[in-house]
Amino acid sequence: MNCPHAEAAPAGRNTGVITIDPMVQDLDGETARLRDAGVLARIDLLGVPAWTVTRHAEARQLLVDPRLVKDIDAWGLWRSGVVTRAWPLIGMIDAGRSMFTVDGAEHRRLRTKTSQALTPRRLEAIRPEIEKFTAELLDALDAAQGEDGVVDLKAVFAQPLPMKVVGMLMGVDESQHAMLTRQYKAFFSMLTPQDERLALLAELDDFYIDLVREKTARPTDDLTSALIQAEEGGEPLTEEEVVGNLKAMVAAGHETTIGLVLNAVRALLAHPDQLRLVLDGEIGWDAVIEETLRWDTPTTHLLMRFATEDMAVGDEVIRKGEGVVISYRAIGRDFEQHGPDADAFDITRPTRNRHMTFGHGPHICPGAALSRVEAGIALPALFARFPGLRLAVPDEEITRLPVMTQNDMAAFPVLLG
Ligand code: STR
Repeated sequence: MNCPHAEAAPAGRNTGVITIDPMVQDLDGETARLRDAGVLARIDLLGVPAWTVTRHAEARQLLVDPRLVKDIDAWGLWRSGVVTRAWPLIGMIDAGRSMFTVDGAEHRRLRTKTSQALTPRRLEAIRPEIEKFTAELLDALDAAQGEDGVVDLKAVFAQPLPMKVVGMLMGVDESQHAMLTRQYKAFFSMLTPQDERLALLAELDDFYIDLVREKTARPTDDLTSALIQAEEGGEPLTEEEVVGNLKAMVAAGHETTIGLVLNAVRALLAHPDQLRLVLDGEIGWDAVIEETLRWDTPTTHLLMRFATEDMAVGDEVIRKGEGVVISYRAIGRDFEQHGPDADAFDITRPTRNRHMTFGHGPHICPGAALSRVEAGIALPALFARFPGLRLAVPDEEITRLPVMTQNDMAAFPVLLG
């Protein structure tokens, strides 16, 4: 899309604009440039300017600052018509009314049922099912090995597991999982032409509306039915709100956990000494999970919040109406938070739990506990079944998908050993 604003980066102390590469060819380099640009960096997202927060301490403050809101109508470039539905990232922001896009008291109303359904205690009840899915997928891995013994851990294991879990939670039939995986892959890929992306979002909306109507007529034991029946102090959720929450759960619930599981496997295979510590029981899987969340975040950039008034942050001023991204990958590599070796993967690091990868404040990820349970089952089961697991190609040959906001590998070919 041609955006006139691309040339109009306003002069300020920090004049350098970092262009976020839609092809994600050098994610580590880009992450370091963002972190080193200061507390706030100016970025260019396919011709659209925004600020991004790249440091832990300031992100923590901004994420509880009520002057930053999610409502797209607070965005100057949207109101003026400079940004339209033709911008490839619009689906990350203009995603319908849900707990992801609303703030304040209304946000609590939209979110309570979901967060209550996902507490560690409630999740204990579905642990056996997650273990069963994991065991089935480990068998599937065994069966999927090619003549050369190579199998794609992403396609056969890391991708279907979270989809099965979120599908079970939300009441989405198995027969739809392959369709959803395909649609979200196209949604997130910057190679998908924008008219196709808008068409698939419309198809997904139709799918979710049908599902909500079906669950309204015949409620079952799942979170979608619970959202439909929620009272929320005399103000039940509207159909649009249930649909919005459902699609946010499905999109977030499967996409991010794929990254968590694969990034952990990749990091361990690249650091065999640390893998040994875990397999010998010297250090727990929770340490692996937390350090992976910090070091190789599933979400690279979270779009977007908007300033409802001028806000001074460090040496800069975010003007009313400007957009603010949270760059979680850069935040995980913050030297002040994690020390001078923040770029190193180290499961024994004392600050490994002090990351902010699930966000902070009212919008903190409601699925955080669920993703930890999933990874906490999947990772030990995978290495117990295949202790000789190794990459089938050199690590440098693992490529990332052209996805700007998520940290997504194209494939993860392994030998089961
Ligand atoms: C994808 C498109 C859609 O229909 C609904 C949503 C809302 C939730 C979003 C999701 C989006 C994209 C991925 C997000 C998720 C919330 C958490 C997840 C941003 C826009 C993360 O990557 C953290």
